Amino acid sequence: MADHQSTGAPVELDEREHGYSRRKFLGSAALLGATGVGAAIGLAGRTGLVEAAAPAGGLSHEVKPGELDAYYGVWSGGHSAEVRVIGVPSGREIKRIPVFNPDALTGWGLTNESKAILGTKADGTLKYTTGDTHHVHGSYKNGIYDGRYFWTNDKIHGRLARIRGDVFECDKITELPNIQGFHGIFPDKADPVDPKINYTTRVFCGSEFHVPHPNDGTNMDDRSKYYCLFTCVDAETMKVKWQCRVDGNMDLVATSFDGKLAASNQYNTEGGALYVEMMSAERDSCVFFNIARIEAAIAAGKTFRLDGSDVPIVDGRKEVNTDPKTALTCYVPVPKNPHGVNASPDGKYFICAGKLSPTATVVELARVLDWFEGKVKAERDTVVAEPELGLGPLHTAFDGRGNAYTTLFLDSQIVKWNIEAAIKAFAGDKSAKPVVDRVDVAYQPGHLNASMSETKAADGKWLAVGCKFSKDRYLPVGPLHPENEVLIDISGEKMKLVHESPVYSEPHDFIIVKRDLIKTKQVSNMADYPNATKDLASSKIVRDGNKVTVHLASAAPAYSMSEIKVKQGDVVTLILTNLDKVEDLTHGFAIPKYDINFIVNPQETRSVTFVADKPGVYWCYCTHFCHALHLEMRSRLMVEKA
Ligand code: RUQ
Ligand code: CUA
Ligand code: CA
Repeated sequence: MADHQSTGAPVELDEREHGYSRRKFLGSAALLGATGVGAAIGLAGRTGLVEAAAPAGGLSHEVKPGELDAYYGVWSGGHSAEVRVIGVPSGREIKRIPVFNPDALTGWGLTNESKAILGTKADGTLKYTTGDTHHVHGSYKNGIYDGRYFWTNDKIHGRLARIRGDVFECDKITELPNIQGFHGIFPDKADPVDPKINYTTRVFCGSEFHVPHPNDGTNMDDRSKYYCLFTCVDAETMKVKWQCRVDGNMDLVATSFDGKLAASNQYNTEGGALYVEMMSAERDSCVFFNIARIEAAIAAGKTFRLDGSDVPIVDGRKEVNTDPKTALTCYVPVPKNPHGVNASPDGKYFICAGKLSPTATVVELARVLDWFEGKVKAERDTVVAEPELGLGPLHTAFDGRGNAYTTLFLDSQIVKWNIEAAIKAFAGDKSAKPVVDRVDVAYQPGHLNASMSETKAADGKWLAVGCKFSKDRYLPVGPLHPENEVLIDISGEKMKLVHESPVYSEPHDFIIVKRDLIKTKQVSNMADYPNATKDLASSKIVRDGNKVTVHLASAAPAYSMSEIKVKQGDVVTLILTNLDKVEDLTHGFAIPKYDINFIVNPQETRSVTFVADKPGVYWCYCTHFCHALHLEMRSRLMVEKA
């Protein structure tokens, strides 16, 4: 084991980069009676990556103090509107990434930079303050995660957010036009036409709720004019590229490894507004999108547009796609109110869970492509298996050894089943038994995912299960219960439930990514911030009429100005650069009564704008524990009476 207590190396780094000795400084701080603070200052105590050793005969979920998890778990936060990073297998929560939720710790939704990402109204306030993240997926290269980006959806307002994999911060948010109930999301894994593009360039988004087109209050009663649109967003620019109108609605989304197909399960092909209507048909469908054909139709201008948006739309409804050889879409019948569609890591199948049917439907992608060539007659002939699994099947994960794991919501179980055995049984082989194993979980599992599951490198080690109810599993804390995340060792023939942990409501979905695929930047680059206050000497206050710009810097344990003098009524933009280069040396900046609080990580610049409407002295102080003299790190905002 490496020595995790050593801070020797980071101190040297600090001396090298700063040209002064923090070790000496700490010495005097200790003399001032601040002993013990040194550890809390956390002078970048980064040591070697130590992974928990696996004992013989199964996997250990124990990650001892000082050891690091083998996987990054990237979890959605539901209507907390955030995304979380959870270590797997330990279950330790490492970070909360504010996405659609204004956040008091980081100042997300308060700094000018984050407001520009979130979007504001004409008066400068946030356009939305709520969100609902359900699904998180990462960018791919060669069929596995490449660590560049993660995406998550906002079901409430129909927004797609991107998180940078190098800093685990949200950098772009796009609102999708003409849709409601944006639910399923999946990045593509390759280009359908150009084999050189073997990485993610598009993100596909399904919409769950039918809305009138246009949705302007003129046509609310005629439900035959309500539609759902499948949306394609450019992974780099985050601009909406195109949309495709479908029959029925969409729920989850999956993409093929060759980039040719995307699909979405549809539970409301009835177009119902009431649940009894939505469950009236025995079969709904899984709609497949022929990406190359859709993009060719867009390029050929076979499109229309809806009021208030320039996004080109193609018509993917059945009535205009009757010839498979030119069809943009293929609707495969699937029983009944299916939920979830997942791509097997061998690239061959999509699996749609039945929800109201005890089955999962296995669709063979080669046959779907053949259907588009007119070589397979009926859409239903693309189905190669439909095993009975249990009650309430929702989502499926994979171990890379030919087995699938499906959550049974009503049975509170995980069922492990073999895909090839299910295909044999469907073909009439009575000796084929698809179900391999079952394990009870507490309670009502929704999503599950296995380590590297929907990638070519599915490693069949860990299966995490998000249980929607925890009931009696934890100390009672009043009416709101946490959710229960369950960890299962799937390395052997039998599943082994090894661990449970409570999580703050209400994660839906997650991915589990091998840690060596993620390369983070622990200290930012000042050059990325054009408005940076480059050094202490550039710190200044610039006035232009009643517009005042404060160029401020921080270097532990002080801000570059101890007094910031402005006049009542001034519109103040305060730009703060953290000059400290030491990893983990984050400063905060709070202004009492002005409702301002944000952080600046090492070498970052953040700004806020406010009207100095309250005269008096306001002690601006550092909110983020940074130094032995953290409490002393203050400055006075002095607002002169008008
Ligand atoms: S859904 S419990 Cu929002 Cu992902 Cu299936
Ligand atoms: Cu700077 Cu606390
Ligand atoms: Ca239905």
